[in-house]
Amino acid sequence: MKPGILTLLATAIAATFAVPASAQQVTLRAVTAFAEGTQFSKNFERFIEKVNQDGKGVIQINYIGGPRAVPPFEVGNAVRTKVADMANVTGAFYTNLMPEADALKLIGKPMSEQRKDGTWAFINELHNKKLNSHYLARQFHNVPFHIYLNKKIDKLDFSGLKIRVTPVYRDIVQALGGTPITTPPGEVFTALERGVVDGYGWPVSGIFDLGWDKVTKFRMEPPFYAVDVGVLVNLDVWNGLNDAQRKVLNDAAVWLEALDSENVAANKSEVERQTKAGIGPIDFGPEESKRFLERARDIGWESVIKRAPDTGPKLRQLAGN
Ligand code: 173
Repeated sequence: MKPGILTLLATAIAATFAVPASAQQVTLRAVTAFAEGTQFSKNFERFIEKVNQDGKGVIQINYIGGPRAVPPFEVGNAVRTKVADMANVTGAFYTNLMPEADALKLIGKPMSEQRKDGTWAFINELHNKKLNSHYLARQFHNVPFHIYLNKKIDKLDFSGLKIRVTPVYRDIVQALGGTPITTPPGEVFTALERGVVDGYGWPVSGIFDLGWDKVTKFRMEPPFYAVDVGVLVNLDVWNGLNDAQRKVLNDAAVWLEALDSENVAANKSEVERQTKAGIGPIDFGPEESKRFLERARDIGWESVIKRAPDTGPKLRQLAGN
């Protein structure tokens, strides 16, 4: 066990005794799977600020932090087992516990729709059952992924290339003949610097946060899939909250999801910033791009349905693609 987890456990035990059952105000301990202050933690941190402002005397969040506290691929399990009460984490990091989490990247509808048409409800049910958690919010539905490369390719073929992946990109990288190597975000820089990998999967935004622009040459077009970063609450913790406490969290969740409107401009400015940093596009044109997108989508669903044959088809139907 890493020291970070020990510290967190100690905090967890202390918190359990510090908050009597009758307390009016409850304090939740929150972790994030992404480095603190970076692209995919930022809005969660704004969410925490809002809850701590609006929830005075009702509910507060104690932000434990990022990967130094819990390794990214263990964050799902940490919220399942109540080592953390709340987590900011992408589905790709807990597909071992919930294979359906891999489908979230294939569901790019705005959350306002997903909450009305039953999509959120079904995804929440899966999180209840498989991850002992409540699916409080989903962020970044309108932020796509790319494959970034350090070797120029002239056709859609990754033969001979080692590409850093998570479950988001594993199947498509393999289908294109590449060798997938799974690492958490914290190991991407070193893997690139040492030439252990020739490229990596990552969203359109965030590559500057950890200095990857210094070790990146190309961004492959087109953008594909949809980022999902969820806010999960341990289900026992959620069920133990009163109506007022849940209202603070629900209101802040809707507010958090609405921040996604900022991504349209942010995605564009990230591409411009990459161009300025000398990171150029590799683009095979509209027809190849269309074929790639269809292939990525079909391979994605095939993989979900193979690993979750009972629930995968319903997810695809809800996704409508
Ligand atoms: O590449 C990754 O680590 C990954 O899967 C991911 C998912 C959502 C946001 C950022 C990265």
